[in-house]
Amino acid sequence: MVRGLSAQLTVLKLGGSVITDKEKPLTPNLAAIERLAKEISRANVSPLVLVHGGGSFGHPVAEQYGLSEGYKDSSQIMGFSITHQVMTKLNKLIVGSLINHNIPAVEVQPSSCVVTKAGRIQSMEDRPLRKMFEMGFVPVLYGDVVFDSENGFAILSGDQLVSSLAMNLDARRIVVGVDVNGLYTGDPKTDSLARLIRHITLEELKNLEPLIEGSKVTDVTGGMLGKMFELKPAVEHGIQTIIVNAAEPNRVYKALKGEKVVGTVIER
Ligand code: IP8
Repeated sequence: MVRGLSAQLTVLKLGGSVITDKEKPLTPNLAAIERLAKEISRANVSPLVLVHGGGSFGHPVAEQYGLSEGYKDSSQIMGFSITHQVMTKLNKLIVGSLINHNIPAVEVQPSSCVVTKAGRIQSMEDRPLRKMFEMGFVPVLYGDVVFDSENGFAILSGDQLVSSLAMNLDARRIVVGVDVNGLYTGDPKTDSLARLIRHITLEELKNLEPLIEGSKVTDVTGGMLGKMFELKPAVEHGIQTIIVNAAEPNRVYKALKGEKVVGTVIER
């Protein structure tokens, strides 16, 4: 529970594959952003924190400069700046759309408040966030390049942020919006026999892991497998986690409201 608040926090992740066109560099999916802002506004859940992914903004640039292995040479310095800059551009579109729908959204830059150690969050200044919740703001964070105490810099995925925020702020629910209906027994985009899993425990997830596909397009933080790896600690912590298709109208709305919805519920 966030101190001073009577309700528990909801953490919403909007996948980069939904809010951007992952096949076309630096191309937002403005229609999806607009629809999702409307759904979030209609759901009227508070307190709420939003985290979005990089999609065709952060990932191709981070890959071009080889940022995922940390600092190797000075040619990457500009790459860090550009990756961060494109992420802020995407973030502005999301925040702008939320504000247009009357949500008091505020950008929070991970690169300015998180330090990682070998890619894992080592410290995060969360006092501004706590104050924002207390005052009714909706902070909007994103996967970002951040400074790393061992490797100079690192790529911090939105999923690692989601899990860490949810645990530190004792969230009630995590809603993860992706571009498929949830977790499948294979890759639903290429395998017609892949079956949607409506409910899974951590124990069952362990057996399924060899079947879960990594993402096919450029995703420097590991696609669906990476997502599961990051979400597990939050689920272990007892936080209800649901993966839904954010590309389908009303799924995010229903998940935020705690209504029955097509998706995958992951539980301890
Ligand atoms: O899309 C990665 O965030 P994600 C962000 O949540 C960058 O994995 C900078 C590639």
